[in-house]
Amino acid sequence: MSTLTLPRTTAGGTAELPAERAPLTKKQTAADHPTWCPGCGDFSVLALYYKLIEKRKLDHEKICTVAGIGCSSRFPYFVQAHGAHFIHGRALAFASGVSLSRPDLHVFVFGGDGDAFSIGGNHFNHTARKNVKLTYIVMDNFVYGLTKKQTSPTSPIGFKSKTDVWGSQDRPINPMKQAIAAGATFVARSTATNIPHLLKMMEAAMDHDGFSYIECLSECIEFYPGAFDAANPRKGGAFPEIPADHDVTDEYAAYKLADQTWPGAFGLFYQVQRPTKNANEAKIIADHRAKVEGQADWQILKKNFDRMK
Ligand SMILES: Cc1ncc(C[n+]2csc(CCOP(=O)(O)OP(=O)(O)O)c2C)c(N)n1
Ligand code: SF4
Ligand SMILES: [Mg+2]
Repeated sequence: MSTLTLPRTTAGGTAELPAERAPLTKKQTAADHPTWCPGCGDFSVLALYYKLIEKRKLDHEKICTVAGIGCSSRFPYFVQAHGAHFIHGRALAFASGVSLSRPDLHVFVFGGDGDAFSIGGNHFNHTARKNVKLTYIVMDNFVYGLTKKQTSPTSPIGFKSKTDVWGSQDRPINPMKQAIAAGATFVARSTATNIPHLLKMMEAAMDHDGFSYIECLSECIEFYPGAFDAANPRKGGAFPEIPADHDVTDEYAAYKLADQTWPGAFGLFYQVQRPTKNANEAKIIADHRAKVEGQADWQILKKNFDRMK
């Protein structure tokens, strides 16, 4: 996140009072140059984030990009907008606060499998069940990339790493099952190599009123090359999309899809509407405000403090 380039070019209006703001171009959205290894899957996801911002005419000041720590978590540096590169595994906690206090923003959270399911595993479950309105995209590369090849919660059995030199012995988690079971209201799966598909999922996730989760396979070319060839038709693999007649509101059908053998299915597994934490909290605040009509915020706060004495 370097200097913010505001205001954007005007479309037909005067410089002082633009009639309409033109969509941000990639040039206006991009900040620092990514320092990822050439060929890293995360480049595609970032390019699609820029594309999404342009296509959906999102304004600089109306988005917030949050991440934890990891190669994939470097996103906030690359976007000219509000954002925070937060503590490892704590991105969702920070993002929840932003989402609840600034309902006018689109909050996007990016991270890796270690950040999401290892140190951040608890936050993943609880943000999902609370149905906080935000979009969470996990770039799952089945390894800790930034710290140079340790076993992650999604590394397959037998994966040799610095922490499992003889090969991982532990059963990996299934992020799709975990998201569904935890109570996420939008659960989709894609890959960084299928550009139109991933963009479609990102748009649908952004439009969802609630916690939207995308599991995005994104290859770590340095420490786990070829991990997702089986899901890439250009590498001899297959990209099996979810059948059109799949009922996205059927939790058990979604769970069954998540249980398919590798490389599994791709698309929208599950989507339901449930009250968001944002809506529930807004109601509590509105109800309370109605009872103390005419009082300033500081007076309400003081009254609460006085009661605690
Ligand atoms: C509290 C804390 N523990 C450990 C670390 C070291 N650390 C940084 S990133 C990372 C894992 C990164 O893996 P992942 O989230 O999968 O991201 P990737 O680099 O693969 O994109 C670890 C263990 C840290 N920065 N902070
Ligand atoms: S180490 Fe892996 S995840 Fe990190 S930038 Fe390089 S290829 Fe990408
Ligand atoms: Mg990783």
